[in-house]
Amino acid sequence: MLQQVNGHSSGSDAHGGESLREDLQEFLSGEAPLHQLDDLTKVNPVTLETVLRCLQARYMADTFYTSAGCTLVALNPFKPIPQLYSPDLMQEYHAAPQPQKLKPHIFTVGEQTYRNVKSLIEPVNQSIVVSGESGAGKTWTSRCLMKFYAVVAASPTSWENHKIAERIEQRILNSNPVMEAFGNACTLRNNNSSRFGKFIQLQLNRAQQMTGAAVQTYLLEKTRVACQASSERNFHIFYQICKGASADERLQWHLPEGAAFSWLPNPERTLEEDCFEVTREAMLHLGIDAPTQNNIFQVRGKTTPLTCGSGDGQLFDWLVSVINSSICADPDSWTTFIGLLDVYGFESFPTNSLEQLCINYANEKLQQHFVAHYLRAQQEEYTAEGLEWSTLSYQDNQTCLDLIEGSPVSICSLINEECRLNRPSSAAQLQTRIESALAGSPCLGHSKLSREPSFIVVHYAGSVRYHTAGLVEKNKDPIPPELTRLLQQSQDPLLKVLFPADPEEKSQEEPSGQSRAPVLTVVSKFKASLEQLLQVLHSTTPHYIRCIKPNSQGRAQMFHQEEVLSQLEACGLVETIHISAAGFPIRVSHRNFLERYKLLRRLRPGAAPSPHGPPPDEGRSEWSPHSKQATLQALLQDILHTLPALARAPAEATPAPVHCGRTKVFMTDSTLELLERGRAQVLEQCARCIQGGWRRHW
Ligand code: AD9
Ligand code: MG
Repeated sequence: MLQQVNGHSSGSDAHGGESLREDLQEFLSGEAPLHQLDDLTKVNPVTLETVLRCLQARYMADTFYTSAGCTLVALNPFKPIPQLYSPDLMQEYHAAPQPQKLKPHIFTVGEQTYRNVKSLIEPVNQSIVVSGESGAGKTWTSRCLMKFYAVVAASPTSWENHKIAERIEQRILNSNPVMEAFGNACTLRNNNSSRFGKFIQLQLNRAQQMTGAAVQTYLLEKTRVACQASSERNFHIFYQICKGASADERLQWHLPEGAAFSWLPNPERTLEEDCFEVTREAMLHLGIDAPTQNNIFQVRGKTTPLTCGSGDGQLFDWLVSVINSSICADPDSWTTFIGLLDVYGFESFPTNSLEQLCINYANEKLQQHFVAHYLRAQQEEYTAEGLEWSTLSYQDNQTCLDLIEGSPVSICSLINEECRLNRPSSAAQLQTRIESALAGSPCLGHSKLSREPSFIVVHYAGSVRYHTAGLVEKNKDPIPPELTRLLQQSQDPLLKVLFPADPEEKSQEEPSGQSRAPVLTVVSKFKASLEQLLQVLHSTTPHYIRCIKPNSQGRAQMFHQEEVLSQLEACGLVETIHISAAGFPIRVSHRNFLERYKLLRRLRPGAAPSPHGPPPDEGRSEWSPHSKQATLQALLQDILHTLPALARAPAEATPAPVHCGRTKVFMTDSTLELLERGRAQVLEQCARCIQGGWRRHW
């Protein structure tokens, strides 16, 4: 039975702080130089230091993808590499008998996922969760995967019965520029930053051809329409319209030539995303005809009440529904799906508000899902190696999730309650309510040092201070009733769709103005959509791609260790490294283990010639696997007896931290340290003997 380990392995620091000796590194990793290690789990031992060094070596060698067990780590190259995403390479991965034997790539994940879904015995829906911080390459990766499926899962015929005879794959790809025009913006961290989360289900028929797709979006950052941080911009579409509209269109859309708009900051910054024609073309392919487009741009272009964030949200949601009706397959024309999740990464800014709370809440949920999946993968490896499994305890983020969303009281419930009661409440009062009601939670930090009312949540990726000012108002997401009424009276066909008259509205109003219907707050809507997403993810086999930004300047061939380290922390890879350390992070082949440590039997107290005969000679090929295993076990027992002496601890106090699997020996960091100490002792003794011999000789 494996021992139960609590928290992080005590020996994990043994190799974390200082560089591993080269011979030990070589022994643990085989002969391969660091940059040739395709899988971070082969970096031995798996510590932050070795993982960082491996990623850096690979990045500098222009190798951008590395496996990490069930995860693929994708480093942003920050330079175009067309050959890395060519259709030929897609076909190569698609045609490979074992794509996982090729170099790690997003196409390996893509193909593996596609094969899983194809399984004739038990087709299972698949999902690929792409995460990482802003600018790390999530959207780029998701787009490349969509292109991959458009090639390998292409449908043989076009949809002739549809109003536009456009291949469905092309139409699905066209949803990207449209959604990016309306939902992406230039920020300090990324010129093309997605200001919404996206889950797209690629729908496949029995022949594994893509017959359609469905898009779900999350939490568009609507406030950007009205205000942007300095040096940032509004959504791309506004700049596209201003730069790309014809003179007639400008007149029609009330955009005088040369006019400057305070809500369109930094118009002089021209980006490749500012291409109006691409957006229009893509909309046309999606079935959004010219008059409808005109209608949209008119609503967008006129400086009208739609400049308020809520109207923008309404338009975005409507566009997504139009896109869905254009690309979604009939329910009976698809059987399985591959889901792609391009979700915002963990965020911590100098000032954090409701948006960051929701985003970080989503990341906690996804991290919990990821860790559960990772543990399953670890368990599978132990089982395959014939090791019995016992509970591995690790840093579970359930406590943090309880604080955010738990019942009966949580941060979400308290913020929602303020909205429901609709009472005047200051930011300081909200802070006090949260801190007193949730004082018992270990994940609620102390906010004493802040001048502004706030509370601190200790997330798995770090502590974040959330400011309470404006939180309740944002959570209500109100459109002033006067504005709604005005928009409902509009004769504009698009506004009529976006703001339909609500006949029931009046009857729900109390004389006091308080609504009887439950308040649908931002938090409650987000929580519901997150739960739905998690349900979908749970019903699939998940795959993970962690995008990493090697530097914040967006420069090729530049690797900033500290920045990468904080991202490894934020995307949960550090957590998995710790989980790995809590189990048996050192895995060494039988052969290597024997070669390095057979000399340790000399250290056994009262060591006599072993009853099991001489140390096994790996060169003796006549050994059966069974006798090899038995000899190895015997040798291990011998070596295990030396460990207490090495640790200067009584024999019974030392657990059995070495396990012999079918092909590998498993051990903890601290065991490795002990074995190395013992080996050094024996070598020193040998050296003394040799020296003694020499002295006698002279
Ligand atoms: V945000 O959270 O939406 O702000 P993303 O989506 O993680 O962010 P994005 O995919 O937009 O980042 O990538 C940022 C930029 O990095 C892209 O515009 C490209 O210029 C660059 N990039 C990302 N991945 C690659 C790549 N594989 N090859 C070349 C890349 N350039
Ligand atoms: Mg993005």
